[in-house]
Amino acid sequence: MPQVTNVKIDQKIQEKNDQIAGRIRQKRQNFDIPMIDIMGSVGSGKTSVLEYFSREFAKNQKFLVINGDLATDIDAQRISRFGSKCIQINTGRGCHLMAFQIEKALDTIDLQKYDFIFVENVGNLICPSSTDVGADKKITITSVTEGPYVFRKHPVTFRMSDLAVLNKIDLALAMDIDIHEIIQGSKELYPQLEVVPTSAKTGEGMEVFAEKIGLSIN
Ligand SMILES: Nc1nc2c(ncn2[C@@H]2O[C@H](COP(=O)(O)OP(=O)(O)O)[C@@H](O)[C@H]2O)c(=O)[nH]1
Ligand SMILES: [Mg+2]
Repeated sequence: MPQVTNVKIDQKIQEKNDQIAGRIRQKRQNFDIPMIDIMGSVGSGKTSVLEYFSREFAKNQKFLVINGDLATDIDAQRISRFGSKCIQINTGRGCHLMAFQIEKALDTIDLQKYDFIFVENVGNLICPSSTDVGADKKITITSVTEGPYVFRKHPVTFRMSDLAVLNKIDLALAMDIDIHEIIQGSKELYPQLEVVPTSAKTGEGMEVFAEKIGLSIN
């Protein structure tokens, strides 16, 4: 019996979340503003990528970043140094952001002022993939320092991703990682999934990544 109740509660939470995600999409459509949900492990480079975008590509466009983190505002502080508007959401024990949190954040903002919204989801390679936060696309940033098996070990996340980024390629040699082998392995598992190799440190691949998500390079 208790299990049955739990399933119903989960379903209700999911349904409610999806309703709110729909409202977020509607609201964004009215302002014609795209939104990307960035997922990935702690330390894969999500914040670094957003720092890079804010530094290099924000001359003629303004970014709004919603940062999910268990307890700190470190990421929002890091990115806002480069001029992007950041809203930090602390989830406590929550391992991913939910649509109601994004909706609340957006309610505090004049969306007309922005050209692009990024969600940096809570650092976690499992939980965020199954929750719709009202974005156009879900993107997973992984990195060579996570080793060669990430694509094989996280089928749900990569199936739910519209694009994957393999970051920190500047460290491939030191990590004894063959980037082409990893990308080939991913192609065999997820033929539809494109993997963009990047380094948020050297800038390699960052323009390609930006173009894939519809960011204008200026
Ligand atoms: N060498 C190298 N280090 C990186 C790269 N991207 C991020 N880092 C470093 O990796 C660490 C974690 O990055 P961060 O952006 O905070 O990861 P997040 O937890 O996914 O937001 C930081 O020390 C970054 O400087 C990269 O492409 N190359
Ligand atoms: Mg971060």
